[in-house]
Formats: sequence, C-alpha cells, structure tokens
Amino acid sequence: RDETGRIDLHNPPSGPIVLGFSQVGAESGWRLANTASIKKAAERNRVDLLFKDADGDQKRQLADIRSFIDARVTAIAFSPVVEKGYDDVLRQARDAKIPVILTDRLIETADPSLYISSIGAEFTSEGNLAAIYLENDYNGVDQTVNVVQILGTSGATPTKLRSEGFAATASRTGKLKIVASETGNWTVDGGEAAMRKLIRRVPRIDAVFAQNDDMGLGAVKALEAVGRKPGTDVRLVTVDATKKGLQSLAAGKLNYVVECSPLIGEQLMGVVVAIFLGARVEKRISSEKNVFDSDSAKDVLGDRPY
Ligand code: GYE
Repeated sequence: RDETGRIDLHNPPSGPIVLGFSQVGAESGWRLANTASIKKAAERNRVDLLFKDADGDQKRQLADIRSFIDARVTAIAFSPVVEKGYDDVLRQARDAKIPVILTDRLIETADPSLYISSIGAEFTSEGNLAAIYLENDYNGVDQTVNVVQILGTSGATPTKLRSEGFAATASRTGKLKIVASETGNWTVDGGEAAMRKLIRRVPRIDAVFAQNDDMGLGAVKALEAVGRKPGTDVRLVTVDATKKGLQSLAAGKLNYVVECSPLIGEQLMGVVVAIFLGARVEKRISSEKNVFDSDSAKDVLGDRPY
C-alpha cells in the first residue's frame, strides 16, 4: 500500500506467500547488494515481495511496516534503521498474527518474542578481527598505535557492536589507543568529512578503523587530499568487503577488510517459506564471513558479485 492506503500496483501479490520487506535505505555498496540479494531470492523462491525503502528514516520505516500489516502479508522482514522504538509496531504485527523476521541488524526490546528469527552477521567479532589485524601489523613496533574510528550511524547495531568488539580487543594489550571517533553515516562523503575533521583534531594518526568500506574509501580521499599515503603512512581497516573495498585493498590503499556478507536473501526466503509451511525456525541465523588482505583480495576480485 502507498501513503494513501491504496495497494501498490507495481508489485501486486499474486502467489500464496507475500513478504513485506522494509529496507534501511541505499546508503552503501553493502546495502545495494543486500537489496539485490533479497529481490533475487524472492523471485527465485516464488515469494511475492512488497519492498519499501525507508531512506534512513525510522518514522518512514514504522509506516512501511504498518502498511505491511494492513496488507495482511504472510510475513514481515526488516533491517532496523536504529535499535530502539519498534515495540509498538511489532505488537501490532503480533496482534494481526503476522510473524516478523529481523535481517542484518537487531532491535533493543524487553520482549524478544516480538520477532520469530534474526538473520545476520556477528558484528562484535568483526570489530575484534579489525583490532587483531592492527595489533599484529604493529607487532614489534615499540610504541602505542593511535587509532581513529569512523563510525556508522549512531543507534544502529553494527555501529555499537563493531565499536565494542574493537575496543574490547584493543584494551587487552593496550597497544592500540582509540584517540578519537567521528561518525560518517556509512557513506563515502560522510567518511571523507569525518576523516577531514579527524585530521584537524588529531596530531598523530597511525591507523583508521572505518566501520564500513564506503567510509574507508572516503577516508582515503581525505588523506590523499592532505598529501598522506593511505595504506602506507596511515593504515586503514574496514568492514564489508564490497568490490570497491576489495579493489582499494588490492591497490594497497586499504590494508585489511573484514567481510560482512550482504547476501542473506536465500537464508531469509528459507525462513519465510518455513513459516508458511508451519515448520520450526531458528531464533538466530548467522551469515558467513571471511577476512581479506591485499593478496587474497586479488584472488577473489574477479568473481566478486557486488
Ligand atoms: O556494514 C554498512 C551498511 O548493517 C551490516 O550497514 C550493515 C551495515 C554495513 O550500510 O555498509
């Protein structure tokens, strides 16, 4: 249904299984690949998809979810813009007997029975892995490493957990010192602006932990603009492993990329079909992950689909 309450005729339900999916937005390469994966998997599994893009706006996402309840879909899935504030709409879904699946990110709720399953990556370990790489990289160097962080949108699960994971690993040896953080809102432009601020604020930056590839690519631009050599003078670690991220890694401008796979469409459709058939579904389903350095990036770049 659109804002006026009419059924959206671009995608009228025609089969027995209808999934309402509310996406965060189109902020990053990761997100575009995630949307493509969900659309493709829906088609392949003969699931009618009502797809809505919230453009990073939680209010719009809540309205989109309500429109799925009104349309009496088989199931609702969404990737939450932020963690807080979904209890009311999820209670409405429960009253309408529509099961809800969280994809990618999580919500903060006192009642986890409000969703049937969640599918996504383990963000804390992504932060752990980023810090482990930098510690190894500076092994034998007898000084603390000044790290700046470029954060995703505040209030979103990956921002919170990647930060927690990185800080927890960093604090074990004290070798890495997080000297400053700025938000880059997951975008290339946001990452560039954040890096510019950090360069102004912090006298000595040894390394950057950018919480996604796009922001890392923005940081590369900002560093080059002041004559610094990203990858050499300043070490950069990012998360996602999109094609653009891996290309930069292969070119030596990024040093290490922790994969967070956006390709969760098939896993999601598996859960939706199971719900339709009345089968039991797992409460938590984790996506696969890998890590890349410059050499392994070159190995996979040829057939990287996103
Ligand atoms: O890392 C970032 C995206 O929630 C895991 O959101 C996702 C994050 C991803 O925009 O690129």
